[in-house]
Amino acid sequence: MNEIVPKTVQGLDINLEAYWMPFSHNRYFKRHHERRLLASAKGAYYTTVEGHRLFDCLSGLWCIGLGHGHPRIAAALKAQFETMDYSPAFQMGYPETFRLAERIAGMAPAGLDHVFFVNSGSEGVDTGLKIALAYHRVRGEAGRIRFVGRERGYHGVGFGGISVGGMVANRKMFPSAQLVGVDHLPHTLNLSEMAFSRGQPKWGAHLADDLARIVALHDASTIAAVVVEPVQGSAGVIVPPVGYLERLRELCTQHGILLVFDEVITGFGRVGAAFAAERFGVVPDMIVFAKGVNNGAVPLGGVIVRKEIYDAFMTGPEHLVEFFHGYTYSGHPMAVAAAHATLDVLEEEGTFARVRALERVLEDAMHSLKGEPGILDIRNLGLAAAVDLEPIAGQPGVRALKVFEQGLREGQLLRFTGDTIAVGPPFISSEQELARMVDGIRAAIRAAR
Ligand code: PXG
Ligand code: PLP
Repeated sequence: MNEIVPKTVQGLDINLEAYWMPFSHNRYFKRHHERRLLASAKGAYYTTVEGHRLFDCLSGLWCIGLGHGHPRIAAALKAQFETMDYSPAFQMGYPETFRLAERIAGMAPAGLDHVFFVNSGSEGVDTGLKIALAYHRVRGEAGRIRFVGRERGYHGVGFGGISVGGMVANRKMFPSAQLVGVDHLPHTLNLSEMAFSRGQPKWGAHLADDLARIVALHDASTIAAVVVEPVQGSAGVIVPPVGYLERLRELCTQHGILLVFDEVITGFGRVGAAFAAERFGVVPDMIVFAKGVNNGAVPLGGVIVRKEIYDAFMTGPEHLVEFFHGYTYSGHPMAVAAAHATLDVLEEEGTFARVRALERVLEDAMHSLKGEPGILDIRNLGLAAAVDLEPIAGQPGVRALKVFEQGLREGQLLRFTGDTIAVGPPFISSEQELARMVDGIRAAIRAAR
C-alpha cells in the first residue's frame, strides 16, 4: 500500500503531492490521473494534458452553460481589468454592481427585488440563513431561530449549509458545529413510485406535509426558514413531485416562515428559465444563486430577497450599518463584468428557449439507456439528468467510478458521486453532441460491468 509511487506527471514539470484537492479521492487521483489533468478549454470541450478532447458533460461543475472561453465574456473581463480591477465592497460603490443587482432582480419573480452579492453558493446559503434570522429579529420575532432543510439536500460547505444540508458524509465529521434547531424534510425520491419518470414525478406532493408535522412539533413561532433546492442537483437530479413545491409555499405562507430556494444549479438557464421558481410557478421569499450567473468565469453568488425583507432592515439612524455582513469580494468588478456579458448573451441568443428545446432531446436520449445492464433509475429536467447504477456488491461507488473512467476514454467528461452519473451539458450543445454523449455513456456502462 505505502510504496513510493512517482507522482511527477510525464512531460510536465509538476509534482501532484502538495495540492489537497477538494471533494476528491486525492490518493487515487495522484496515481491514476490519465486524462484527468486538463490543459485548456474552448466551447463545450476540454483538452487534457495528453491532448485528448473531452466533451464537458456537466458544464464544468454546472456553471459554464455558454461554454468555455466565450469571446463576449473574455472581452468584458479584459476591459474591466483595464478600467478598474477592484473596488472596495464596503461603504463604496461601483455603478456596474448596482446595475447588475437591478438586472438580476428584473429576472427574478415579481416581488424579489433586492440582491446581496457573495462569491459562492456556500456563502450565498449562509448569507440567506443569516438574513432570515436577522429579518425575524428586527421585526420582533427573535424566537424564530429554527431552520428546516431536507434529506439529500446540498447547500454548500459552510457551517450553515451543512446544517440544513442532508448529505451525511458532509455532516458527520462536524456534529458539534451544526446550527442548533434544524429539522429535515424527507427527500422525495422513491423508486418504487417513480422510477424512470420523465420530468416531474406525479407521486410525492404529500411529502411536503411533513412540514406541518415539524411546525406542530416546534410551533411556527420558532421557525425562521425552510431551505430547499427546487431540483436537488448534487444528490443526482431529484426532480420535485407535481404539487410538492406549491404545498411547501402554502405551509410557509400560512405559518410566517420564509421559503428559501437554493438555485445555485437551477438558476440562469439550467431548467430553461431564469429560475426554477419561474419554471415551476412557485415564488419563494429568497433565491440563492451562483455558478451560471456569470458562466463560472469569476466566483460570484448572491441572494435575491423580497422587498419586505430588505425594508425590514432599513430602520434606525441612516448613518448606521443596517446588516453586519459582507465579503471583501462582494460584487467584485471582474465578477460583475463577466455577469453582465453572460446575461447579455443569455438574452440575445434566446438561451432559455434553446434549453427548453434541447430538454426534450436530452430526455429521450437519456431514457433510451433504460434496459442497459444494472440501471435502477433515470431522471431529468431541463438540461440536467442522472442515472442511478446498481452498485457492485460490497463495493459502493466503484461501478460509477469505472463508468466515469471509461467515459473519459469515450471522450466524455461525466460526473459521478456514489453510484450515480449526472450530466448537465452546456446550453450551446448541439443535438448531435447530446446524442454522442449518451452513446458514450451507453458504451461506458456496458464496458464497466
Ligand atoms: N447550493 C447548491 C444547490 C449547490 O448545488 C452549493 C450550494 C455550493 O456552491 P459553492 O459555489 O460553494 O460550491 C452548490 C454547489 C455536483 C456539484 O457535481 C455540485 C455543486 C458543486 C460542485 C459539484 O453536483 N453544487
Ligand atoms: N480573515 C481575516 C484576518 C480578514 O481580515 C478577513 C477580511 O478582511 C477575512 C478573514 C474575511 O475575508 P473575506 O472578506 O474575503 O471573506
